Amino acid sequence: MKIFIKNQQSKSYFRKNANIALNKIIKFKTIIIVISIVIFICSKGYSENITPDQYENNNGDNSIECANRLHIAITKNIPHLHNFHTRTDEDWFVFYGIKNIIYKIAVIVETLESSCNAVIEIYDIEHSQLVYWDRAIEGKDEIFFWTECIKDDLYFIRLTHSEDSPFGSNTAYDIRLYLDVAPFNGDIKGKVLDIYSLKSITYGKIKTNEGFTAVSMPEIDEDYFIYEHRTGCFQLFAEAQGYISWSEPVDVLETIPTNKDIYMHPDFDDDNRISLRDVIIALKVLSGNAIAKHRNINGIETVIGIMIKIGNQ
Ligand SMILES: [Ca+2]
Ligand SMILES: [Ca+2]
Ligand SMILES: [Ca+2]
Ligand SMILES: [Ca+2]
Repeated sequence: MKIFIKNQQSKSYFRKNANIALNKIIKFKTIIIVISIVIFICSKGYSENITPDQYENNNGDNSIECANRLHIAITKNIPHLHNFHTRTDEDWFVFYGIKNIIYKIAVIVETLESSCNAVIEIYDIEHSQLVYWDRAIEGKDEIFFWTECIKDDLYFIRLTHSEDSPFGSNTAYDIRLYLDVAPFNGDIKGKVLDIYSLKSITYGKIKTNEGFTAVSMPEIDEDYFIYEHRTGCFQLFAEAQGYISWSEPVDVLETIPTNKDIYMHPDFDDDNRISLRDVIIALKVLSGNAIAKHRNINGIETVIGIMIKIGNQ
């Protein structure tokens, strides 16, 4: 009997010690987990309350395909305010680059204590990367002079945040794109429209013979805006996929922006002229016997308009 009681006592003692040891292990593990989370949060700069910048609405600006919110003005004087609200945030922009012109891309941090650490990339129309630039450290402006624009075309800027720096709060920045020359006083602006449907044309490439450019995007007031141009008489050019190239002279004034609307003729076979082939293609598409290559066959009015144009040639 004595032996039995002793065994029971030693078992109970063992259980008690085991429970104490188990509780200590659990507490130790909990402390380790909490410390790990704190270290993770501190190292990653996690922030709960960061508000995404205004360009993140709807489908956002996180890919090269987000066509409607990418346009960036080529001027030092119009700020584009953004931030990196998540680690995976990407902010994309498009501009019309001209061969041999030097462009300055400046990502300017908003505060002295900024955590912003931008990485600048440039892509061509085929989505090939041309530039990767990450020289400035956290909290400093990232500035890149692009001296290697080798042809007149659309180019895309991708901005991301360096993995080495905290994202989220305090990553506000202002991107500016401008020519590396002293600005002039003239501005040119206007609509870029399909001559038949009067719909605005997206991604039209607008330039002057001085090498100043804009990309057309349907906006509230204007489709395109060329800033800080020399004053005087110049030639204005427009190109857009599915349209005949357009050109007219324009007088650029110093006092007020010059308004110049651009009306473009559809070109369905991409030969940059209007012919019966365009009529045939349009009729085939409208009758359901062909798939439109471009989205600018808006109805029989387009076909009639093209035929009248051919008749007047
Ligand atoms: Ca953003
Ligand atoms: Ca974004
Ligand atoms: Ca950087
Ligand atoms: Ca044609």
